[in-house]
Formats: sequence, structure tokens, C-alpha cells
Amino acid sequence: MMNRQDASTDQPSASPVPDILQVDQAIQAFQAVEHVYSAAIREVQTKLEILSDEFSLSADHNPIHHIVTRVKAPASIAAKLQRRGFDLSVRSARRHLSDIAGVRVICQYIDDIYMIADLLLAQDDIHLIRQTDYIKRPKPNGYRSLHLIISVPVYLARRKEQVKVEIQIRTIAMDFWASLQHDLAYKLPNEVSTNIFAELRDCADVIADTDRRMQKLNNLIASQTQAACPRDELS
Ligand code: 0O2
Repeated sequence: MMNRQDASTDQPSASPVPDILQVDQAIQAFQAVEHVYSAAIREVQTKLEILSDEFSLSADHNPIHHIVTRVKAPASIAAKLQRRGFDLSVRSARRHLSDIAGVRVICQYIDDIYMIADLLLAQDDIHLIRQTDYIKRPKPNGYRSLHLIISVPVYLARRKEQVKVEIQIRTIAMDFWASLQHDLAYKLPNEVSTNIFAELRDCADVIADTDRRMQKLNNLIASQTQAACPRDELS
């Protein structure tokens, strides 16, 4: 609509840079659909809270440490579309961006991440679009997290809409690194020196090793507790 695009391929095209008025109009249009994305977030958050409540009552530990959510700011949606050379419209944002609605689940142990992902994906109104496992294959900078792009149905007054939500699931330790690295990334010059890059990568590896050791400890303690007091007796 605002950027010219090849409709047959829907590929980004070399188009004129939109003017401030066009960006402003797009931002207003994104604001008008924000409630749809916050509704999708609330649905996912409720599902996670129900799981968390159940674990608190019945399991030896609650795998969900805490949950953080956000709807991407309209200006950030516009900036990401522009960066990628896509049309500046709600239709284009819906089609090309997967992270307008974001939910981050912080878990205690690595195994908890996969358990929470399995439990969510087993629910029949959650449709998995894409899964990226940055834990098994970390990013070159050391970033680790399990990303699920899913869609959930949102029931509006006149229609039902399938809305995409990006769910990032990671441990407390992975989240610690990602938060600091995200903060540092804003301060870093464009050309990151090899030393800084290597140091950040090294910190991520140390943290990943600690996560694995904590997981082993948890497994060990769980098996010893189980041996000393079988589950039947515990219950
Ligand atoms: P913000 O501020 O968190 O919103 P896609 O969305 O799959 O079409 P994208 O955006 O390249 O394409 O996907 P990717 O690489 O899976 O990243 C999505 C989000 O993961 C990012 O959103 C970050 O939140 C997080 N992320 C990915 N890589 C890194 C990293 O190296 N460090 C940190 N700290 N976070 C990362 P945004 O929009 O970039 O940022």
C-alpha cells in the first residue's frame, strides 16, 4: 500500500522511502489493532498460568519461574517493516512479522523449557507455525532460547482471527545473559570488536555450562528423594 511491492511474489522490493506522514498513518493503523494482539497474549498467558497453578499444587517444583509479555510498539513495527523493505500496512505486518505479540517464559531448568513447550503445543487451539531451537543450535553470539511461533484464535465481536504470537522459553540463566547482551547491544558501536564479541560468547558458554550442571544436580536430587521416599508415599 505505502511501499511498492511485487504482488505476484510478495517479496520486498526496492521502493521509495515512505515519508513521515505515511509512517505516521501506519503507526495509527497499528495502534487500532493493538487490542487484538494483547488479547492473543492474554490467552497464551492464561494457559501458562493454569499450568503454573497446577505445578505449584502437585509437583516437586514449578517449571515456570515467571512470565513477561509485551505488544511490539507501533513505531517498532513500522521500523522493522521498513528495515526489511516490506509494505507499511496492517496487512503486511500481520503477514511478515511474527513477534508483534510476544510472551517470554522463564524456566528454572533446561528440561522445563521443553516440557512447557510440549504442554502448550499439545493444546488443540494452539497451532505451531515455526519452532527455532537456539538452545541446541545457539546463535553465533551465544544467544540461547527456544522460540515458538504459534497462532491462537481470538474471538472478536464480528469475527474470529488467528493471531500469531512469538513465545520465547528460556532458563533464568539464559535470560540473564540475553537481558544484559540486549542492553549492551544498544551501547556497542556498529563494528563490534572481536574481543567484545568473544567475551560475550564466552560468558554465554559459561552460563550454558552452569545451566547443564544445575540440571544434573536437580536430576540427582530428584532421584535420591524418589529412592528415599517413593511417590506413592509422598502423595
Ligand atoms: P525485541 O526488542 O525483543 O522485540 P522473525 O521474527 O522470526 O521473523 P527475527 O526477528 O530475526 O525474525 O527472529 P529471531 O532471530 O528469532 O529473533 C526474535 C527475537 O528473539 C528478538 O526480537 C529478540 O527478542 C530475541 N533475540 C534474537 N536474537 C537475540 C540475541 O542475539 N540477543 C538477544 N538479547 N535477543 C535476541 P527483536 O525484535 O530483535 O527485539
